[in-house]
Amino acid sequence: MFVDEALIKVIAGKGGNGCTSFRREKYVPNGGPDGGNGGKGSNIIFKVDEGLNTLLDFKYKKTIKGENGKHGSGKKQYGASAEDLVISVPQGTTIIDNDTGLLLGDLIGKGEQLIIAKGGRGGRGNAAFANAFNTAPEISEIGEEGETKNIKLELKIIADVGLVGFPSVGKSTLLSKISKATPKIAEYHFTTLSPNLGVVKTIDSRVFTVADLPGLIEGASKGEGLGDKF
Ligand SMILES: Nc1nc2c(ncn2[C@@H]2O[C@H](COP(=O)(O)OP(=O)(O)OP(=O)(O)O)[C@@H](O)[C@H]2O)c(=O)[nH]1
Ligand SMILES: [Mg+2]
Repeated sequence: MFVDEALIKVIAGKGGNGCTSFRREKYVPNGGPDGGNGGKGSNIIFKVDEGLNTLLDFKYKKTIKGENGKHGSGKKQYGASAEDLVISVPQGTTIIDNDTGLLLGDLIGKGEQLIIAKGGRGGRGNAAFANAFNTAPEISEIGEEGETKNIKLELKIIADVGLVGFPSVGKSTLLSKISKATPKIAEYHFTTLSPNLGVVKTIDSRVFTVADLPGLIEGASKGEGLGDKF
């Protein structure tokens, strides 16, 4: 079993600010408070997409940031909440909080989804603070920050076939010919330092995965060469 890994930072959207405002109308000298609430920032949601089978997309996308909620405004107008950001991951992806080491979730089921970073709440506008004792509050809240997390995605992959052999016998070359994988190939020993995976399609459209492994030498179980822990 091999583990594909990716480290990314997720930043949920900030809530919009609440508004301080008072009604202004002709012939009404002291209008009441009418500042609306800010909208909610977007949640960052991870969702299983059965069409994916690697974490390759995340090797390039290092930061994922949600949209902020809109600010509230006068006339009791609420700011719009931002739409949630849904990120597709392969079935079987494990999500770990990389700062605490805690498991945030295992996305196993088809279409399963999980909120990984919560968007900030919108701040309340001054209309929300009015009561019998204070009919003209001049306070409103600013929006809450969205959650920020450094996470590690892990995907366990089981290969159907493993290529085992002495160094430089052509294991990586074979994988590069039968699949679309592009492992490093060179004349010197121990070119391959960690397993490479390739997906092979047969003429009759069957599919299997092949793992190209580092070279093994005598004593590998005792740590000779690159050992055999991979
Ligand atoms: N003559 C010949 N050379 C080959 C053949 N297959 C691979 N080679 C060459 O042998 C060298 C080693 O090939 P690799 O595919 O890197 O071998 P490997 O088994 O993956 O080696 P390590 O990763 O170091 O264990 C390269 O220079 C290849 O071009 C072959 O069938 N015939
Ligand atoms: Mg190799």
